[in-house]
Amino acid sequence: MSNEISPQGRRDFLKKGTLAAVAFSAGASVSQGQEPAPEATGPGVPKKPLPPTVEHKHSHVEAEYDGFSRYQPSRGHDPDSDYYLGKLVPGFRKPADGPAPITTPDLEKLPFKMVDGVKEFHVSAEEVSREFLPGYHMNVYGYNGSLPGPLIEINQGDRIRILVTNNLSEATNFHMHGFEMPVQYDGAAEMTQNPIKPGKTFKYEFDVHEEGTFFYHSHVAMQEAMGMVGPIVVHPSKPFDPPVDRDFMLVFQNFFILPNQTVSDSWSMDWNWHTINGRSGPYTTPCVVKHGERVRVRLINFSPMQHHPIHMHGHTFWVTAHEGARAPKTAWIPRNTELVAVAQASEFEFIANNPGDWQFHCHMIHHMMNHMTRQNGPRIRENVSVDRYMENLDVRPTVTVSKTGHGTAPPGYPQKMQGMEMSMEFMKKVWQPREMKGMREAAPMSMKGLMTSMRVLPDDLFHRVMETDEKIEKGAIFTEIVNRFGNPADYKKTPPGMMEKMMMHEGHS
Ligand SMILES: [Cu+2]
Repeated sequence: MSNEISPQGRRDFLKKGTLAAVAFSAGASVSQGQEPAPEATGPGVPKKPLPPTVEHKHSHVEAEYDGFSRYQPSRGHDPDSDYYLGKLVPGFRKPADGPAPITTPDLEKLPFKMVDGVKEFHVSAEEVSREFLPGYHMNVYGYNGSLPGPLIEINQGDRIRILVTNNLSEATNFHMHGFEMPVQYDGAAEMTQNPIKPGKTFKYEFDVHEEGTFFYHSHVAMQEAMGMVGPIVVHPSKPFDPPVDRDFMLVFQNFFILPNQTVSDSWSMDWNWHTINGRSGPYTTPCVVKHGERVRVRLINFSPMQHHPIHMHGHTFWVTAHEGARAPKTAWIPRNTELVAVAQASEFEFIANNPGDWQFHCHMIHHMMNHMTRQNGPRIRENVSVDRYMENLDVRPTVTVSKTGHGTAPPGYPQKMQGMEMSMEFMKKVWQPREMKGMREAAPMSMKGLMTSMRVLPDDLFHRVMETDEKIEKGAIFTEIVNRFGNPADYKKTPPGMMEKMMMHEGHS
């Protein structure tokens, strides 16, 4: 820290933060103890008092570092400071507790057994039925009944043994992407080994000297396009500094599955179904964190051929690693959107200092939707025969062409992507995860394809959502956050009955 306040003096100041902030906003000079508070000037100064529910009760870390507050949107004073944008602001987790376990929304972790001092994993390459959206069961390839395959979580320095059994009806290969291993375990098809025939098992065993975000996948191209991948995290033997409180792993994938089909065209150059950890928005389970925590997110792009600019709302994050290795701190860069190319991984970290339900998504517009446009409008494109279209009009879905006034869109344009076939059962399943509790009733309407959310909740709201079985009304948590941190005068809840209306009209709003 670059100022002269002792840690104790700072803590005292911060404990009285609410009072101090009120005094400041009233124009009074803020002074706790003998030293003037340098925080009283500069961009990091709280603009409004924190609500009483924000209580800093962690004595081993600060609430504010050189103008950067872990509880309010702020930048800090100096871009060259260690604390600018929260760069090295630690989480609440004590370093002695080791790395935070990985959270993989909608994915399992692969269990292991210790056998003669080796971590032994059993992997099954197999056909998988994965429910991308409620009611949309797709036939894909994956591992251990899952797409993507389950997370393998290990430590730097481990010796691992992975027994891969091929339960597909065709030969496969198994490659662990990014590992510096003895070459006969590389799984690079015939270049390094014979394919694993159906029903056969192959053993991979080596010492892991690396750390970071990796993945395993089939090295048969068409099988990769069918989804065969799974994430691997290797925790560093010396925990990364600063410690994070949460560590999320998200795998992004694309498929081409036509309406009324369940099998992806692995030869396609076009992609119309998009999944995060095997689910499409709004069926993607939100990431939920506590206000003030330091959070890491690991992104893996295992799409066949499309890159994903991943954007998180409401926060600025530091990109701290790519696949390959953690970057030195001098190479970290602040971003709002991180482009993750095919077969790349990225990690970013941020201090969750802005409470709310924040969209977190790929920004490619075709990846922010699935195939679910209704056949609305003429949809005549280049090189399409108009005569043939006219002949077939009576067997096509009918279009209402009346334009009745202000706000009425011409039929078919724009295609608002609100034609998701929603039903009561669909919505019930979307709302099933506890992570969804208390979000705005209409929130699922805005989450499609490669979209999920990052929920930043004050301790008491986090407790209600994640640790109790309290029945929480839709919108209640969000409204509470607006009341505490936002401007309730400019906020309106989802209009009553709106969702029912959407369901009845299936998107013809
Ligand atoms: Cu994308």
